[in-house]
Amino acid sequence: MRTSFLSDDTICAVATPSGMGAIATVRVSGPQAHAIVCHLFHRQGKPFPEERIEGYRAYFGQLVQSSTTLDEAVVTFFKAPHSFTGEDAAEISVHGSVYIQQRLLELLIEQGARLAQPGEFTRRAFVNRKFDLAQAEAVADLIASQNEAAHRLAMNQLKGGFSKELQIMRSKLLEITSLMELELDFSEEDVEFADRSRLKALLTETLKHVDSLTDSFRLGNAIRNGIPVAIVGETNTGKSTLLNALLGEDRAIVSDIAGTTRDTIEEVMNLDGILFRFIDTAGIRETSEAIEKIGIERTFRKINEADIVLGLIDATQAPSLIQSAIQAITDHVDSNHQTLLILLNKTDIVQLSGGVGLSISAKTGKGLDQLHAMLVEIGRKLMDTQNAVLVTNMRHYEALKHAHDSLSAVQKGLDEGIPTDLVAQDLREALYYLGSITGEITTDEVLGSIFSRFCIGK
Ligand SMILES: Nc1nc2c(ncn2[C@@H]2O[C@H](COP(=O)(O)OP(=O)(O)OP(=O)(O)O)[C@@H](O)[C@H]2O)c(=O)[nH]1
Ligand SMILES: [Mg+2]
Repeated sequence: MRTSFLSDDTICAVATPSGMGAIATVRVSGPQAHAIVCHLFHRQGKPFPEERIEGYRAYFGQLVQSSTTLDEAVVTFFKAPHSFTGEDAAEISVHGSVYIQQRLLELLIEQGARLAQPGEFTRRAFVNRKFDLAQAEAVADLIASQNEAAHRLAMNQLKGGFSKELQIMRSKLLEITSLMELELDFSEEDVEFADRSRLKALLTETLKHVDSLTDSFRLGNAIRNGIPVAIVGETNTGKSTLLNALLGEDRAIVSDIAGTTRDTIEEVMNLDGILFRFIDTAGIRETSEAIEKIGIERTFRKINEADIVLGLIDATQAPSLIQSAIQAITDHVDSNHQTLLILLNKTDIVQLSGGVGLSISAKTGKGLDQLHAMLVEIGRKLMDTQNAVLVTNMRHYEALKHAHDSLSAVQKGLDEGIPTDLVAQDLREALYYLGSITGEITTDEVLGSIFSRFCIGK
């Protein structure tokens, strides 16, 4: 369980990006934060008296040590528990010289503060119950967000949208637990339990809820890391040429030797505000060559992971070969979850009639504007998730998967008439996994690995 406690030391760090800037902000948090800052912060030629501090007020003054003025500064004080961390805190804005930032940290450390570890401010906020773990992770996502959809997702999670969903599930599970306990109480007296149907219905409902969140991971991931677009086809159809043309740079090796691309190559690219992750793959053909075989297996995996598949066909071959190549790609695409675009390449050499796909030339750029427009349109539709709660975090995804397995075991147990006290163990596990997402249940190790990924000063 999460225990709330106040740290006994005071931490400091530069909260703005490293290097020179117009302004830099140094954060200080902990029991000595006000005393330490007041010692250095002078107004009207004297140190600012700590007892005069009013929260949420910005004060202008000078940072002075041994009668040397380091800089002018604006200081904002926050009083516990009304601060980001929940502790006494201060934010000092100075001119953004690298020297001033460094020297100010040294002075704060001389006065008794210590340098914060990555994510330590946010970790303190979590420990002081300012927000739950999923929300703390959303802070990191918000800082990392580079497009509108990713920003909206992080904001939603920060406001607690996802946490609320989890709470709903948790309370359902608790109801299931109490129904089961009721059954246990009566089992000695050999009374037939009345409300098994309610129990089963609740279980089905919760499982569905868990699954819809797990399913949303695919989209959540696309928003964060770019919509995966796999470029696939037989060898020498021009996949790498197309990747280079889309990126506008010579990223992949192009040659007329079949089997040039052995491994997958991924590059992220922003098209009209939507992030795409283009994946060039090894061309599909029968081969006895070991490394190429591995590459081709990987191609099939990448097809599965992709939201959009660009099936590249060499238009210079005989019509019957074109047909069978299209069929081979179509067979590997799941039209329920994926969009397939057939691209007939090399139409700078041959003229094709008949509309089986989009005629392009990766070499001359013909048809690529149209492809660009189609990708953006598909991307927009995929991203259209205005208020949906999506899972974007691998840790959450895995916890939900575990919760699913435990709940399935409960369901199976009930169906097979396994004694309730045995099933109850699986139910406790499901509760544990859901609780681990928001940090109701957590270990120091888990917290350490989460917060160490933050930057210093956050
Ligand atoms: N005329 C013409 N040639 C092209 C076009 N696109 C690619 N090529 C040529 O086709 C050959 C194969 O191109 P790549 O891009 O290496 O093909 P690939 O599909 O990546 O091939 P593998 O990696 O071996 O599977 C090269 O010689 C390219 O210059 C095109 O639109 N028109
Ligand atoms: Mg290639």
